[in-house]
Amino acid sequence: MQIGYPLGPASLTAALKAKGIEVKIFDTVFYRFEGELDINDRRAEMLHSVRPVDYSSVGIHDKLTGPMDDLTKLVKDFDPDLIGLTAIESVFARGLELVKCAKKAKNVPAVAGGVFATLAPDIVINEPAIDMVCIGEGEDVICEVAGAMASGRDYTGIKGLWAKKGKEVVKNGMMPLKGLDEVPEPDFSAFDPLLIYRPMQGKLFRTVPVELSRGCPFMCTYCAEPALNGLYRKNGEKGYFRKKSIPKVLGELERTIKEYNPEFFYFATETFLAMTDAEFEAFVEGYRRIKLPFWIQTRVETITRKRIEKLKEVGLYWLTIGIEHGNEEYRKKYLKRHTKNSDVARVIKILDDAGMGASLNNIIGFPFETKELIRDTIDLNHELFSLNNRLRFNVSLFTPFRGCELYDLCVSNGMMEPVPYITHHNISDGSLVRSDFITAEELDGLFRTFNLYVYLPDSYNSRIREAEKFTEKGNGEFNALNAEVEKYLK
Ligand code: B12
Repeated sequence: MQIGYPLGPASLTAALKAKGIEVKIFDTVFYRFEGELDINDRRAEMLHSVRPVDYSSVGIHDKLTGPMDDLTKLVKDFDPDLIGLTAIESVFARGLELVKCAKKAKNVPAVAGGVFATLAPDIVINEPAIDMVCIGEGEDVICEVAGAMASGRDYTGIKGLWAKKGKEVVKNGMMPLKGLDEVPEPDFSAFDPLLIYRPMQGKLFRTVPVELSRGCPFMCTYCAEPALNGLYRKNGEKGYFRKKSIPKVLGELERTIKEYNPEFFYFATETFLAMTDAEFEAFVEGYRRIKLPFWIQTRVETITRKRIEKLKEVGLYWLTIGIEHGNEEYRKKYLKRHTKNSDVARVIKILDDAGMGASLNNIIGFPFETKELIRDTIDLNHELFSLNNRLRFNVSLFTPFRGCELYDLCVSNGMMEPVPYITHHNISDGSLVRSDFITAEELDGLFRTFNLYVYLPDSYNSRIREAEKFTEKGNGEFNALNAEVEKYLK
């Protein structure tokens, strides 16, 4: 139920269709695989960071048919010449099962792409079911592969591709990057039309994602972006981070309105406000005529009173900001984030003055993190809630994805077994990092009570401490306190 149109495959679809190549998409969002949780349900029930929504109100129901049977049927009916897989690390294992299933129905070459394949191509190409790996941006790569296959040419020398040739793996250099204005506009027509609905603060909106930029200029150590920048720099580019021009974005929004009749825009851009004042003014002035509410995520450093007021005026509905850690020193040393807590507080007050809420993202369970350091994150968020009670708080357990700097730190310090790929769900199944500073149970206790500490007044603290424990009494307190939270939410 990570509902919403994904931009990667939509962009590949557009590029392929422009070359006259037919595309079908098989997407797993509406299947409920055995034992699987809907993380949005969990976030709503336990973390109060999202509001529950009634998907059936727009006709969305879990699919009752089996995904493997449906995929087999699709492959048999469509009769493809090439199979593509897009999967981030935590769903790669599932993606692989789907590729195997598709190849059983029709044995044609399979190419994997996406951020995990890009940052761990050696692992992905090692899988017998995968014949090629696309490293980096895929629009030109997949078109060249499909074109070569259609005319019976060898495709193993195409840039941006690692490809099996007999027992060898041919490793080609990267495909040169295009400016974002040159990349085809995404095509969502091959997806289930119900995927357009995305929950936002308890409502379902017909939402279309829009790219304003690709990548991110910042260096956070828990994120894949610095590695993507580094990879492209090694190949002679300035980096992966590029912006679309504002007139191009505005034109795309207008065409999207005509084609998909959206009620909401979702800027799938890491740091929306990483823009100059001139770009900002051009965006705001142009967006006035768009008149649809929108969501952004951005960093504290990029927010000013003037920018928030103007964005609100033209339709900013909600925004997400990464806080990630409450201790300035830790945040700077281990996460490479140099924000001051006083600046975070100032920005939260600006939002309050503008009558705006926001979701604040936090991570706990980082390497070398002690209980006291986690308390600092809780305390900062609690203080921010006292400044603006429209805020909502997300907390995730740190997951060392391949490619991020903290993954290397964890492995080199013996804090985790270097598994080929992570298969767990990073917000709910317990930490993968072994720690000398906090037990797994203590971390889980802080994870489940994080938002109780944040939302409830200090007078509840001794009861919340009890709720950290997974005992009968602790569980009882947890349930009782969880029911109290609603009273304090605006
Ligand atoms: C927008 C976004 C989201 C959105 C939408 C996700 C979606 N399904 O579309 C939301 C908020 C839902 C989301 C959720 C999550 N996300 Co997210 N997200 C992003 C973000 C910021 C941009 C992705 C995007 O749209 N890029 C634009 C498109 C055009 O690029 P692309 O997807 O990379 O695709 C291009 C190439 O990779 C390649 N390609 C991709 N697939 C394929 C396939 C083939 C066959 C070929 C040839 C090429 C190819 O070609 C494409 C076009 O050039 C990225 C950061 C990033 N740089 O990737 C994180 C990122 C992908 N997310 C990440 C994570 C961890 C998550 C969550 C697990 C977070 C959570 N706690 O729940 C969930 C999981 C959701 C899921 N199962 O998909 C991580 C993944 C880490 C990893 N190493 O695998 C990233 C990299 C951020 C990070 N922290 O490093 N995310």
